[in-house]
Amino acid sequence: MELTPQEIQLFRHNGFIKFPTQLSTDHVAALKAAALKDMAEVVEPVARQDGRIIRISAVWERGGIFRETITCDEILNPLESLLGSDIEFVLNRHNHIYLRDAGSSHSLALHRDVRHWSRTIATVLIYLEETNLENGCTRVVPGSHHLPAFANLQDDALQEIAASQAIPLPMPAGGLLAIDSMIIHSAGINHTDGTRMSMTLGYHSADELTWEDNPRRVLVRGERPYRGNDKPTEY
Ligand SMILES: O=C(O)CCC(=O)C(=O)O
Repeated sequence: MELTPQEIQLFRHNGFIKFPTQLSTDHVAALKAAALKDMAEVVEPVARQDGRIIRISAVWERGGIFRETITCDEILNPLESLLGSDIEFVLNRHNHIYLRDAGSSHSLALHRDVRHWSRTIATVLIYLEETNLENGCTRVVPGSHHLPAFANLQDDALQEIAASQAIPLPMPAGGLLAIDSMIIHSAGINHTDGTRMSMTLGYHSADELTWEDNPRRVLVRGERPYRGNDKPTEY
């Protein structure tokens, strides 16, 4: 399903859009089971906090249901409305699944995923469990991807402004949220006894000026047409 011109405009204006598509209940169950299995069997690379595994990384490299999810139509069809028909998946940003509980402190501070608007990525957050105000749904500062003043989020005054303007985005299990990774955002604190599992994936439009294949990008839709003006042309 494609996005409407209004949805595309909202993404450009606000820096985020809830995709009209969702992963099916069966898809979510299979993905969650595969992630929990890799955590139980400690399939590296994993990240720990206080001895507990809170993240599995390099999910593309794990293949199977992880790779099927990264390339599924529910994500790539609406993404094509934002990025065009030639889409690369980024291996070295995100590419992971988080299991957050009450003790988790990762990504709680408001941040940007990338440093500059000229190199931003479209990040898709996939919720494998319902997220709400209690278990720490994602928070965003709408429109903040346009603000150069927020480049240095270490500054206390800027953190305070961002925190006072952040809004929570509750999402259902299987829900898909796309953000411009320049938007200021964070995970919320999980105040429950349960977990809150989500997968984070980064995508780019294929770079028309890059000649060589970048080993840290995988083409997941379309092609990589080179359009540099040093290309031999016939008039
Ligand atoms: O899971 C979330 O709600 C946000 C994740 C996040 O901020 C990140 O991965 O950069």
